[in-house]
Amino acid sequence: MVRQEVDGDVAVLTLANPPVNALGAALRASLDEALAQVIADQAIRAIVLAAEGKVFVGGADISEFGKPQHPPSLPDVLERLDASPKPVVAAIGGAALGGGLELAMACHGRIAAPSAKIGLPEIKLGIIPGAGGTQRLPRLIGPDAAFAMMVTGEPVSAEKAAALGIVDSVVLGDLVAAARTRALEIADSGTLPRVRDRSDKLTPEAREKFEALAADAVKRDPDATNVHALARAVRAGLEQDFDTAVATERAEFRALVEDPRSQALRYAFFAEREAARVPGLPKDTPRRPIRTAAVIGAGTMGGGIAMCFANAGIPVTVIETEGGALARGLDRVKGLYAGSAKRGSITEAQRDERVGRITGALGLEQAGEADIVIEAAFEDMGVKREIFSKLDTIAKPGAILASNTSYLDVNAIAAVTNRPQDVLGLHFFSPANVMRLVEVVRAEKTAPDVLATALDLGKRLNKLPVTVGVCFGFVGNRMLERRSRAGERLLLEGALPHEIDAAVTAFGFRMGPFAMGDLAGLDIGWRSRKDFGGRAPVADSLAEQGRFGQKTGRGFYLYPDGARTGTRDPEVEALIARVAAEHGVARRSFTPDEIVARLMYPMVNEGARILEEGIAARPGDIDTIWINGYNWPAWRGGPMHWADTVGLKTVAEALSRFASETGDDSQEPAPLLTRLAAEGGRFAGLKNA
Ligand code: 3H9
Repeated sequence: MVRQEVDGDVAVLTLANPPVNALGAALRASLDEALAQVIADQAIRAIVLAAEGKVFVGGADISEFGKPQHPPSLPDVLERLDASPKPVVAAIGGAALGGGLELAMACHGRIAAPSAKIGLPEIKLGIIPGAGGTQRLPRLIGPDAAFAMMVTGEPVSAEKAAALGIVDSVVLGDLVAAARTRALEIADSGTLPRVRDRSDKLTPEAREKFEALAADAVKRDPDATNVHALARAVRAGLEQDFDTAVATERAEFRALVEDPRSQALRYAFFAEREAARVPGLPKDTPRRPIRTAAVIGAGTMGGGIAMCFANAGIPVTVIETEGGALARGLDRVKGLYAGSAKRGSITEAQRDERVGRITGALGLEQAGEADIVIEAAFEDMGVKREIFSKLDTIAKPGAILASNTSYLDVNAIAAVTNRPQDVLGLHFFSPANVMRLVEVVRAEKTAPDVLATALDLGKRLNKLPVTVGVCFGFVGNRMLERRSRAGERLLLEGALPHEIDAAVTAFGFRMGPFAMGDLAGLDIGWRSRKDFGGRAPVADSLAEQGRFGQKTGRGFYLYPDGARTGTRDPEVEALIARVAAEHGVARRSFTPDEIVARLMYPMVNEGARILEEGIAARPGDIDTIWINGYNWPAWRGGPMHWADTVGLKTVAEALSRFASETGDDSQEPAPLLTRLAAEGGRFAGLKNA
């Protein structure tokens, strides 16, 4: 696990625990032992700590959290490292995250390669750094800058880390040689610079700034237990001696590991990574080369998808039928890039490069050379079938033909071609250049190499691809439809739009369903219900009155003078009461908990059906989709994980009750849910082969 090499009077210890050198029990023991040996070796004056692979150290081994710990603990190893009488210099060649940075900070010097990424992302896992990070980082860069880094969890570049003072220098070329030189310099100087001994950055001004940042962070997310704990741990470092403060940090860390929020976030971390593995699709499935792409349609979706390719360095042709639409689409894309350059999120050179990778063209024939063609045209089966039957004659042999449909039957689209094996769905989410999720829709005849190529491509585009099967609305929209239906029903039964939205935002979503509907435009759902069937009596009545939401100043709420936040409208509330009376629905009041159950349990039930039908391979895939495509609060772990925490018996019993109260049989628990509830089981761990 730890390789030892001796170069003159310097020992080089190389961590080798692929894929990310996570500091699991075996690696900790091996490092501890190797350190003890080289410290005891009279011939060694200095030590370099390096790592194999692209990542220096990705942190503590997250999969060990919440399980019995095997010694030595990471804090103990780091204390012995810190106390070494011989200098240890970290050679940080890639990401040093969490425990990885804590390890580097316990060393006596740090040298980084330009590609290194440095950070303490623990906050994103619902915890805080637990191996001295909350104590050493403030001593290195000040409590204010350290808190700011730890509370977002975002890593910084090597260059920024050097500017802040986290690493001593950034070197091009032989990193280990540079670390060796630095280690010998320190040995020659006769004093070991230990971060724990520093106090020069703990100035009164920095303390004051830290307190202001902490107050702000706690105010922004008062329920985030770990943000409170982070503030307390950093404050302890300002008020207590180093060892006492480290013990305070450790106690906070241990408590947070047991916190359901952290359990959910860790579950989501692994679910996201597991989603990359498709059962029955071997790792070594061949891939088709993707060097060029074509996108059919220059609308918001088409333009956003084209940007994903351009951002990833893949030249892309955007195809329209008419010059005006093409020009408008390309202008919109240019405008978005100009905005990013102005905000500083990309450089002007990057803006020009990316714009330069997008070419506009008229006529489907222009898709003939592309390795992948993504259709992002109107959501209409007739339109899609026409495009695909033409593409069948135009696209080069072996090209992947993808539809960006959000609902439609990809098997039926594939069936109009003579190459259904090359066809699949790639359901991007809006705005496509921003949202990470892509539902990769595997049709009945999609070839394994086409699926494997699409999944790889998703990663190249910096997306999170999750494989799903064909059904109306796939995983995400199919479950969303259940929530929308339940929301309409709740309105009729007496809950008001603002009450439902408040319950949903209190649950953790950024927006409630009605505010969201008003933002997206009520005409969208109205039209799609007209096309695909389904009734939403309240939303349909509003749309029929031309109340399309924010864009018309009126929807479920009022938006006077272009306001972005809606206010209650007595007319809407009267309309709801009228519609309820027409439908003979008795009205009553609902508590926030009842509202959440009424909205979310039917989604969970649909998730169970999705699993039964094999549309999703595992509950974690559904959760990954909802967290990344629909803003489900990650700290609740996604609908299926959340249902496990509620208890499936409770969920199933409530659904049966809803079915009898509303007369809607589709609310009856799905067979899978009924079975698990009866067995005292959970969704966790279920898998479709
Ligand atoms: C911590 O450090 C606590 C301490 O403060 C205190 C302790 C006392 N553990 O993401 P990838 C696996 S908390 C276990 O696809 P990439 C991952 O599951 C930790 N496993 O690679 C996957 O496995 P599989 C703070 C881990 O190249 C494989 O490695 N650190 C860990 O796209 C490849 O992962 C973090 O939060 C881990 N720490 O990205 C950083 N990390 O192949 C978490 C990865 O079986 N990690 N795995 O599916 C990351 O952000 C990314 O993995 C990283 C590499 C950027 C490192």
